[in-house]
Amino acid sequence: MFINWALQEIYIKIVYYGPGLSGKTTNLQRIYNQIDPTHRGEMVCLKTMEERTIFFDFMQFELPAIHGKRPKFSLYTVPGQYYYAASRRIILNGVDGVVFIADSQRNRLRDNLDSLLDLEKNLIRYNRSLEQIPWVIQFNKQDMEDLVGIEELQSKLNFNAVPYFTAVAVQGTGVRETLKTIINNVIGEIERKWHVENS
Ligand SMILES: Nc1nc2c(ncn2[C@@H]2O[C@H](COP(=O)(O)OP(=O)(O)OP(=O)(O)O)[C@@H](O)[C@H]2O)c(=O)[nH]1
Ligand SMILES: [Mg+2]
Repeated sequence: MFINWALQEIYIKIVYYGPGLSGKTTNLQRIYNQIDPTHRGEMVCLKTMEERTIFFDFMQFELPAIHGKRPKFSLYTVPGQYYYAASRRIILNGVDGVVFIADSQRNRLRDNLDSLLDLEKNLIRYNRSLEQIPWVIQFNKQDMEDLVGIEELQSKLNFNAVPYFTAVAVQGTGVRETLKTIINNVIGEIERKWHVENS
């Protein structure tokens, strides 16, 4: 988080993390298409010919002022493919909240877990941890066959008991709810810190 006191703006960074093909870019595209163009910037996607993210996707939007300050959100996705490890680490720098996009198909369970461990490992490099930062999980691709049940997904992946959402991002289902919750939780955390620092 960064505050520009002169402009009375708060910059908040949210990162969409998860294994390759879980639907991170799809979430961002749905969000981008739903926000009034006057409140958002352009979406930047750095991708391969096969539509896979290489470095990141990025978009910015703003919400009405809270306590006189305008919150400006930057949303990023990381590239899920394992060999883009350096990009994933760099993108987490200064993150305020994480949305973990899990792929609910049974044959992706291991990849979800690996990606969560990769996330935790990268956060540790910045002296952060999943225990301290706001994060939520989206169990995406609920329209596919051979899914892992929610209870099992919860017990295997949601070890901090954070808010979770089922989704079919490609149809837009669950995308908004996921974003709304991470925004509320990040703002809640900022307000909490604010009170501690000023009390
Ligand atoms: N059936 C189905 N397909 C989905 C869903 N969400 C995304 N997809 C598709 O899955 C593929 C991968 O989606 P992306 O959003 O590009 O995945 P990603 O997580 O950004 O992948 P990387 O950039 O490689 O990390 C695309 O073909 C999407 O259309 C979903 O809920 N259901
Ligand atoms: Mg992507």
